[in-house]
This record gives sequence, structure tokens and C-alpha cells, in this order.
Amino acid sequence: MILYSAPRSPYARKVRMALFELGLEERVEIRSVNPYDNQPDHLNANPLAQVPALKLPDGTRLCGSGLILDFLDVTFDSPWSGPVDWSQRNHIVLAEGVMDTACGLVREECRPRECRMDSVIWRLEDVLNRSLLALERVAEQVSPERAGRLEITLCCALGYLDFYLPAIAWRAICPGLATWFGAFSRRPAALVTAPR
Ligand SMILES: N[C@@H](CCC(=O)N[C@@H](CS)C(=O)NCC(=O)O)C(=O)O
Repeated sequence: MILYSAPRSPYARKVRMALFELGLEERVEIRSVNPYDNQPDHLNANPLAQVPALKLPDGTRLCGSGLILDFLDVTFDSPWSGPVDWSQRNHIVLAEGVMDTACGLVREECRPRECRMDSVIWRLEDVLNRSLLALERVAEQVSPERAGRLEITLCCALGYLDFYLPAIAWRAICPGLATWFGAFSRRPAALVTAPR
């Protein structure tokens, strides 16, 4: 299997963490790409020009972290397989949304000052705060000993905030998640894949 990845992408990190937690890291060749370089083999794997994308030995291409985690879940005996817990699935969607919103904020803040739209930034910050507050309620359900899909997604979203948006004081509104994140971040899969 070939994984098209980028060292600082929180979406690619989700997949790399899942592979590591499943003990599959030796079975995957990681190809680090800059999505904006439009490398032909990357575009061939993902016409959206995004990472992550996974190419299977039979040539099948899987685009996006959600689909790739679904594939790993179904194909390998993942710790997050089992009966569907809809409330937990909703929290996973919220954690994915925090990642999307944080990426949107970083993109907006990277624009030249005169092109930035304060109204967009305020809205994204508002969404981030509200979603983080909602996620604080799962602090009692997550454990540093379990690396399920919710934990992996949360870790990558919060790690992205720390790395790219350190001014967002999420620990102040999410003390429970902050404690969990501190412990979960010491797992080998989190250490090996941390953005740097
Ligand atoms: N929904 C996708 C989002 C992937 C994504 O946005 N990846 C970013 C890197 S963090 C990317 O490749 N951006 C390049 C672009 O959109 O042109 C997923 O879950 O994997």
C-alpha cells in the first residue's frame, strides 16, 4: 500500500496514527508530498490533489481520511470496529469539524492582511469555541489507554490547534480534554506522527 501524506496534515496524521495503532506501518510506503506540487502520481491517486490518499496493491485508490479509516476498520481488526454508537459517531464528526474549521482559520490567517476577512475569522473562531465546548462532554468517555477513531481524530485536531493556532486557548474551556490529551499524546503512535 502507498500512502500519500504530508508531515503537517492533520488528516494524513489520522491515517498514520491509525496504521501505527494497528501495527500496519511496515506494510505501507509513506510518500510525503506537497499537495500544491501536483505530482502526477499523487494526482493519479487523488484528483482532488489532497492528502491523505491510499493506493492499494490492486490499484484501488482511496481518497480522504474518513474513507481510509473505514477501509482499515473493515479490512483489519481495528479497535474501533463493533456496533455503531451514533452519539460517538456524532462526536467524531464534531472533532473532524474542529479540524476543518482550524484549517480554514489557518488558511484565512495566511492571506495578506488586506485580503483577510475579519467576519470570516470571527465566525470560524466562534464555531471552534462552540464545537470544542460540546466536545468537552466526551472527556469522560475517552481514555489514554484506548486508541479508537474518536481518540485518534480528537488527538489530531487538538494537536493541529497547538501546532498552528497556539493563541487559541482551548485548554481553558476544555480542562477534561486537556488532561486526556496530555496523557494520550504520550502514546508511541502520537509521538511518532506529531507535526514538526
Ligand atoms: N476531507 C479530507 C480533507 C483533506 C485535506 O483537506 N487535506 C489537505 C492537507 S491538510 C490538503 O491536501 N490540502 C490541499 C488542497 O486542498 O489543495 C480528509 O478527511 O482527508
